[in-house]
Amino acid sequence: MAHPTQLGFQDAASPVMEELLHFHDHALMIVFLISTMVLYIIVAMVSTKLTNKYILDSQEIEIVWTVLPAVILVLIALPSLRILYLMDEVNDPHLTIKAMGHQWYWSYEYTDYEDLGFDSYMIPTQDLTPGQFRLLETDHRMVVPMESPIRVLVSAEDVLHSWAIPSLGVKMDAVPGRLNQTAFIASRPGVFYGQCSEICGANHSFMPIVVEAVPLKHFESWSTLMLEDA
Ligand SMILES: [Cu+2]
Repeated sequence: MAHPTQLGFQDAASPVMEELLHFHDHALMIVFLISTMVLYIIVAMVSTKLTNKYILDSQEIEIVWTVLPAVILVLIALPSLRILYLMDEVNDPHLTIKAMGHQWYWSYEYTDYEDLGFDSYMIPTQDLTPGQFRLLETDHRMVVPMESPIRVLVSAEDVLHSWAIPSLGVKMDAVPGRLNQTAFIASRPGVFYGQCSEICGANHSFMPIVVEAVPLKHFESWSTLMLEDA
């Protein structure tokens, strides 16, 4: 959960998000170095008379300022590709959940169970209880076991939506007529909030996503409870 005036990312709750945070910091350090150097050069050029009538060209420095940026780009591209392929992999998921986007709510189906599915609507502001987050809380949370690989199949019933949880490092487009796949591991118990991330209509801002990661035992009792209710 982000706190007010927070500037950075939310804390990582999955291994993939940790990788993304590391990569972000890595790229940002390179940006800092380049910006500092450019700023220094600008200041040097406007404040001094850096002219030398004997220097007409210099092959050496031109090789340096051509090759060095290329090396820097490779140093960003390689770790980026590594995470890209890491995120693409779905390794032997223990549980599969189908998330369907609707105008304007999400519905979840636990396809490993005979009849476990529900709709997840935002709780209107006037119905919130103290401690609940406005525009983020839902009436039914997507409950998952922690420390287990979860596969989410994402699609939409009507228009484009996007299923996203920042702290888990997941964002997947929900496209009508198409089944997208993503995976995550919640590395700690907790409640993780997200929002639909595709402008999908009038109530786009009011279809939040809540994932509750619990120990496996609690997940089992939750699923039995849900099956009994149905
Ligand atoms: Cu939407």
